[in-house]
Amino acid sequence: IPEPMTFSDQINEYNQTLVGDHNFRWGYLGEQLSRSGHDVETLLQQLAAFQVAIPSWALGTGGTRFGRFPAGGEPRSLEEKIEDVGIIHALNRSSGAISLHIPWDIPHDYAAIRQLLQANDLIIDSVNSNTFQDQSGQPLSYKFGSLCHTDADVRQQAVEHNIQVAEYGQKLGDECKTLTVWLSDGSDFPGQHHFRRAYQRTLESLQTIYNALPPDWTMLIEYKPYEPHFYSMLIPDWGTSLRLSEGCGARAQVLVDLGHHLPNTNIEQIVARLLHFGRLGGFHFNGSMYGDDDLTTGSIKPFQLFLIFCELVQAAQDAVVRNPPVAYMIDASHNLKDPIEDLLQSVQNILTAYAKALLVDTDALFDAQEANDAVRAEEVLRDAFMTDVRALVAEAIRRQGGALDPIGLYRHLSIRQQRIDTRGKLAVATGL
Ligand code: AOS
Ligand code: ZN
Ligand code: ZN
Repeated sequence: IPEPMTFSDQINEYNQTLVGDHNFRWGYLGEQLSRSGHDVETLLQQLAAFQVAIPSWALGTGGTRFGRFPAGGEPRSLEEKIEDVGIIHALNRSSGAISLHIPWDIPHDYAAIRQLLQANDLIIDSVNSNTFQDQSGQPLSYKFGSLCHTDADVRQQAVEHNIQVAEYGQKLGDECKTLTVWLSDGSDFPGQHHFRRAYQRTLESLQTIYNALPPDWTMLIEYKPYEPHFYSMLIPDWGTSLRLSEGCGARAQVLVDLGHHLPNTNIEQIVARLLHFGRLGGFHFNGSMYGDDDLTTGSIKPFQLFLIFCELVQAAQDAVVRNPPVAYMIDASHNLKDPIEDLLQSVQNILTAYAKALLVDTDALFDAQEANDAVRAEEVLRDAFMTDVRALVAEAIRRQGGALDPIGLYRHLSIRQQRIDTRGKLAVATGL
C-alpha cells in the first residue's frame, strides 16, 4: 500500500507541473537582475525572511452593515483558525504568524494550542484587545467609549481587559510580545465630547496599561479617522497616536493601518516621518478605494504600496534610523472572496511590492534628489516598479518549500470544499 501523500509531497508534485515554465522566466529575470548589479541570492534571502502575520478574524467573511454571506466551512474555533493559517503558510511560506483577538479567541487548552501552532510551523506574535463591543456578562457598557469614558469605572474595566489580554498572550508562547490597541472611542455629534478632557483620560488609561505590561512587551496604538464614529474619533490620526505613544514610553509605538486614511493621503510620507522618529511599530495591510479598510492589499493602489515599501527598505539601510522592528500584519476581511484566497493574494501583492522596493537603485535616487532632478528620481523608482518580479517572488517561495502558484494549488486541492465537508456549509467564523 503506498504511503498517503503529505502536504509537502502535494506541493512538490504540483510544482513539477509548473517548474519548466517557471525556470524559463526565472532564468531570464535572474540574469537581468545580476546584469543590473543585484545580488540575486541576497534578494531571495530578504524575501524569504519577510513574514506577514494573519489575523484570526480574517479567516471568515466580513460582514457589512447590510448582510453577511459566509464562504462555507469557515473556522469555528481557534484550533480551526490555526489550521487555516497553517494552510496559507504551507502554501506561501510567508505567513508564519497569527494575531489573536480577545475575547474572540480565548484558548481553552494552552498546551494543545501551543502544540498545534508548532505542528503548523506558526507562532502567535500579537494580541488585540476589544473594547468596541459589549460581551455577554460584562458589567459596564462601552456604548459611550472605553479608555476615554467619562465614568472612571468603565475606564477601569477597559484597562483591566487590556492587561488581561496581554496575560493571555504571555501564556501563548515567548514570541508573543505585542499588544495592539485599536479604540472605537469617539463621538457622533458636535458638542458630544470635550475633546481635551477625553484625550487626557485616554492618555492616562493607556499609561496604566503600558505600565502593567511586561518590560519586553510593545504596545501598538492604531489610529482611524472615522468609523464607527462619524463626527470624531478619539485617535483619528498619526499625530494623536504619536503623542499618546510618547506619553507612555519607548515601547509604545504607532500602528499604521493602510485603510485608515482619508482619500489621497500621502501614507508613504507618514511612514517616513514615523520611521524618522523611531515610532513606527506596526502595519495593518489592506486596500482601500474610498474610506474602506477591507479590500485586498495592493488591489487598488499598487504604486502607493511600492512607495511605502521604498521608505521601509531605505530606512532599514540607513544607520541614522533608530526604529524597532516593524510588526507586519494583514487586516482585511471582505464578504465576497474566499477569505483564504484573499489572504494569499494579499501576501503575494505585499511580497511583490517589497521585491520591487528592494530593486530601487538608491544611490542613483539619492544623487537625483541632491541634484534636484525630479525626472531622474522618478525614473529610478519607475524602473524598479515596472520590473516584473513575479518569478523572483515565486522562486523565493519555492526554495522554502512553498507552492509556485499558491492560489492555483489551493484550488487544485479543493481545500474550501474539504472545509465545507468537515465544518459545514453554514459554519461562520467568530469575529465581526
Ligand atoms: C479597525 O478598523 C481596526 O483596523 C482594528 O485593527 C481592528 O482591531 C480589526 O479590524 C479587528 O476588529
Ligand atoms: Zn487595523
Ligand atoms: Zn480597520
